[in-house]
Amino acid sequence: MEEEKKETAAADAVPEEDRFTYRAVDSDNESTVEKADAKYTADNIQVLEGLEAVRKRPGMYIGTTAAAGLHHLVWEIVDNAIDEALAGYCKHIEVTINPGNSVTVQDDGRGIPVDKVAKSGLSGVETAYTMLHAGGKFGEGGGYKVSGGLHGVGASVVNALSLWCEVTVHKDGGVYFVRFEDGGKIKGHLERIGDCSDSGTKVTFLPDPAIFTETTVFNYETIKNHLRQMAFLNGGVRISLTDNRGEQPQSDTFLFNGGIKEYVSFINTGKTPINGEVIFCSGAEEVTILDGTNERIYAEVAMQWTDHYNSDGVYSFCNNISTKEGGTHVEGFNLALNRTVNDYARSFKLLDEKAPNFTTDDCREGLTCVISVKHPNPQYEGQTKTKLGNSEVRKIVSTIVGQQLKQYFLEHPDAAKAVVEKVKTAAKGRMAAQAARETIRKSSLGVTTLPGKLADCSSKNPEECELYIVEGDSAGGSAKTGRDRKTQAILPLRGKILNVEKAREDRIFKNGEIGNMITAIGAGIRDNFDVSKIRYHKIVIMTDADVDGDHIRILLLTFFYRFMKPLLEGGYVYIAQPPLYKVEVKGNAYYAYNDDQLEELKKALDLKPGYPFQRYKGLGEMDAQQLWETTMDPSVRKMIRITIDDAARAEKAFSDLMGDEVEPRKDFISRNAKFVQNLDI
Ligand code: 1YM
Repeated sequence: MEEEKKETAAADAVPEEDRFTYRAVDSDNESTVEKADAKYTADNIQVLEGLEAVRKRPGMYIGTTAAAGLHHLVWEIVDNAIDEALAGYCKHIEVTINPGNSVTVQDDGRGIPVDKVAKSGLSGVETAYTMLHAGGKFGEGGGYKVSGGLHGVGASVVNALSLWCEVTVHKDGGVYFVRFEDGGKIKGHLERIGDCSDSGTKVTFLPDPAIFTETTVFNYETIKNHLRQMAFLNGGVRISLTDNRGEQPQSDTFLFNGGIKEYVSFINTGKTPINGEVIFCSGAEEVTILDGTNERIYAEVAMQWTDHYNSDGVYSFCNNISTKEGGTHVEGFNLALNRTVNDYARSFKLLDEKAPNFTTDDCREGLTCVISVKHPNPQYEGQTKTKLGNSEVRKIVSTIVGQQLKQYFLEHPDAAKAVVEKVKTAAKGRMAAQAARETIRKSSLGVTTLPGKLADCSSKNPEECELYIVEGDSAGGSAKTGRDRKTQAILPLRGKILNVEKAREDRIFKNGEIGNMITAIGAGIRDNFDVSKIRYHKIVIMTDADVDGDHIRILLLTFFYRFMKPLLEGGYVYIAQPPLYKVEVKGNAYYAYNDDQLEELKKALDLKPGYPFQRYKGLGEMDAQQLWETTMDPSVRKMIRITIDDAARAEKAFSDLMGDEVEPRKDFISRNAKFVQNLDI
C-alpha cells in the first residue's frame, strides 16, 4: 500500500488563497441590473434580489464550497471592515474563531447604518445583509468600496450561506442588534437593545454545513496569512486574530505602519539588500467614472534589490486582491523601471556607449517589489481573471515610478550605482546563460547521451518510470542493486550540489551534478522546460535523515523550483522516507520510521528493555535488499509528495533557507527536520 502524503515545501509568506480569486459573475441578471439601477439610483441599491440565488449557486459567488470558499466568507466580512478603515473611520479589526467554528469580525468604525432605507423598507444593516448587490453607499457616502471584488455583495452572500448570522452595531449612542437564520432570514427586526458611547460593527456567523459539505472547520494559518497580507496592504490598520477553539487560545496581531514597504522587508527577510532601504513610490490620480462622479485611483510601489538571482519577485495587487497574471499596473512599472535604470546608467556613463540597453528582466533580477493599486472600477482579464485591464493605470504607475525612482537615484547615488552594477551583472549573466542554454538545447535535441552515472530503467513509459536521486555513491550503489530495473532509475549525487539561489546562471549550467539531472530528466529548463517531455513521472529525492541530507534535499528543491517549476506544480517530486531503526527478532527484520514507531514495535514484539536495535545513520548502512524493502518497494515504501501551491510562499521559504542570514536557515532546517520526523504517525 503506497502512502504518499502531500505537503508543501513552503513557509508562510503570502497566503494560500491567492491562488484563487473569485468574483461574482452575474451575466444572467445583466438586464435586471440596468433596469434596477435606473429605478433605484437615489439609494445606490443596485439589485434587490433574494438570497435564494446565492444558496442555489454558491460557486458563482464564492468560487467553491470547499475550504477556500469557507474562508472566503471571512474575507468578505473583513473586507467590509477594511473598507471602513480605508475610508478613515476604523483603526482596529478583530477576528475571532469561536468554539463550534463560528467566526466573529469586529471593527471600530462608524457602524453599518441603522436608518431605514427607503426602497427596501428595511434598516441599512438588514438591507446590506439580505439584499444581493446592495452597494455600500447608503448613508454618508465617502470612500468607494475597494476591498475584494464583490462590491458590497459580500455581507449578504455570507449571510445567505450561514446557518445563522448576528450583527451588532454601535452607532449614535445606541446598541443595535439583528439576527438572521437559515440562510439569511430575518429573525426579529433590527432592534435597539442598549446604549453605548463608542461605535463599530460586530458580525458573527456560522457557515451552513449543508453548503460547505467538505468542511466547516476554519484553518488558523490560512486566516492568519490572509490577515497579515491585508495588514501589509493596508498599513496602519491593526488586525488581530484569536482562536478560542483549543484549550489554550491562540492569537496574532498585525500592524504595519510602513504598509507595503514592510511587506517587501518581510519577503526579503534573510537576504542581503543591494540598495539599502526599501524604495517607496506613491501617488493618486482623479478619474471620472461612469456615473459622472470623480474618484481617485491610488498607486503605491515598494521595492528593494537583493543579491539574489531570481526575477519573479514582483507581487501585484488591485483593491487588495492579488493580480497573479499581472496587468497594466505591472506593465507601467516595468516601463518606468527599464527607462529609469537605463537613463541613469547612460547619463552617468555606467553603461558602455555601444552596449545595448538593459532588458526589463535584467532590471528585475534580485528585485522584490510590491505594487498595490486601488481602483474604483477595476476590470479583470486573463484566464483566471487576475490580470488588471484598466489601461489608464499603466500611465499612472509608470509616471509615479518614473519620477520618484529617478529622484531616489539622484538623491542616493551609492544605492543607484549598486543597482546599476547588479543590473549589469544580470545582463552579463543573461548573455552567458543564453549561450549555455543553447548548448543544453542542442544536447536535448540530438541523440541524448545520458550521464554515465545514471543507471537508467528499461521502461520507456514515463508514467511508470521513477528517478531516484540518491545522496552519495555508496547508497547509490545499493540503490542500483536493489531497485526494480524496469521502472526505477538511479542517479547518485556526490556531495552537495551547487546552491542555485546564490549562483549565477551560467555557473549553474556548468555544474556537473546539475547538468546530469537536466539531461536525465530530459525536458529542458526554465522557459524551455516542457513537462510533457519528462522521462520519469516520479522524481524521488533520497537523502540521509540528517542535517546534511536535509540540506541536500533543500538544494535540490531549490533547483527544481528555479529551473523546473512545473515539476513541483505537477506533483512529480517526492521525498523518500528511509527508516530510522531496525530491530531483528528471530531472523525477521522490523523497521521503524520514527521514535514513536520504534516504541510501538518494542511493545508489539514484546521486547525486553535493552534488546538491541540498529539506528541507521545513513542510507549507506543499508544493503541493497534492505533499501529495497524499506524505502523503494512501491508496495511498502512511504514517500512525501512535494507540491508548490504558492510560488511566493515557496520563494520565501527557499530564500530564508538559502539567503545570507544564518538564523532563518537554522530555524527552517530544524522545523523542516521535525516535520519530516513527524510524518509517519
Ligand atoms: C465587521 C464588518 O461591515 N463595517 C462597516 C460597514 C459599513 C460601514 C461601516 C458604513 C459605511 C458607510 C457609512 C458608507 C457598511 N457596509 C455596508 C455594506 N464591518 C463592517 N462599517 N456608514 C457606515 O459606505 O457610506 C454598507 S455600510 F453594504 F457593505 F455591507
